[in-house]
Amino acid sequence: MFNKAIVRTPCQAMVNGISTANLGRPDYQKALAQHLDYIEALKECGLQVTVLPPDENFPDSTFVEDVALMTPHCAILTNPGAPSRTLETQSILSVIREFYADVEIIEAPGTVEGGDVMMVGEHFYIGLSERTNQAGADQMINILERHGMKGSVVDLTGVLHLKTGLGYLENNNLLACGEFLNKPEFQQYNLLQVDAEEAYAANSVWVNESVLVPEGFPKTSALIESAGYKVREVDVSEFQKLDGGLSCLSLRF
Ligand code: CIR
Repeated sequence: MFNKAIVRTPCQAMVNGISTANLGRPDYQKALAQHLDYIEALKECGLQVTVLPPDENFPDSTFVEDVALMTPHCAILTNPGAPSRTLETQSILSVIREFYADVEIIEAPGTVEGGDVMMVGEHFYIGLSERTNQAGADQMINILERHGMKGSVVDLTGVLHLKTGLGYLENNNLLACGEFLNKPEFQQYNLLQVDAEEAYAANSVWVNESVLVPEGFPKTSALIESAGYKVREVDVSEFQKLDGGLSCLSLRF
């Protein structure tokens, strides 16, 4: 179960965030409203939510998931591989220290973004992407092992982050799409296959027996409901325009 979440209100500069989506520029006012509803959804799932102020220095800073990994035993400050995001970690460090006595740090030349890390109990899958490199993954696995956990790497081909195409829903259920459906390491899970047309919804988020699902992906909502979960839809269209999914908008722990 999770008790807490950290989010950061999007800044006006988000309209200049990194994007490959080709869906147009986000509408800032709409993004603010969607972000408020996202916070509401986390609260409905029983989480106490810490809302950080917008940081105009970093257009992508609302995607807080990428700058830290919160585990049951320690927090790990990452080192984002996108040059415009590397220094985002500075302002989150003091926040994380309020919640964790043990804070570890990924150091250059290692890079890791939290969107590449998927927690399954005490095991962490780490995607090797354009943002997360082998040196960063090795550091992370070392840190996890020192704290009694484990990690392994996953090669990625066509996605931004590991969790762009995967969402672990606990109880051995794994939402998966595209390149992940046939990967040997995931065959041990009950794979819930996300339709290619709804690939964006593979990044749905389990929070205490409910699952937050992006609005507008009815097949995936139905799939998750049929697996026994309560679905809470959240409209995140403005964040999708920046390649950001539901999970990227919070740290949950
Ligand atoms: C970026 O490219 O870094 C942002 N525009 C989107 C980050 C999305 N984060 C995530 O999937 N964990």
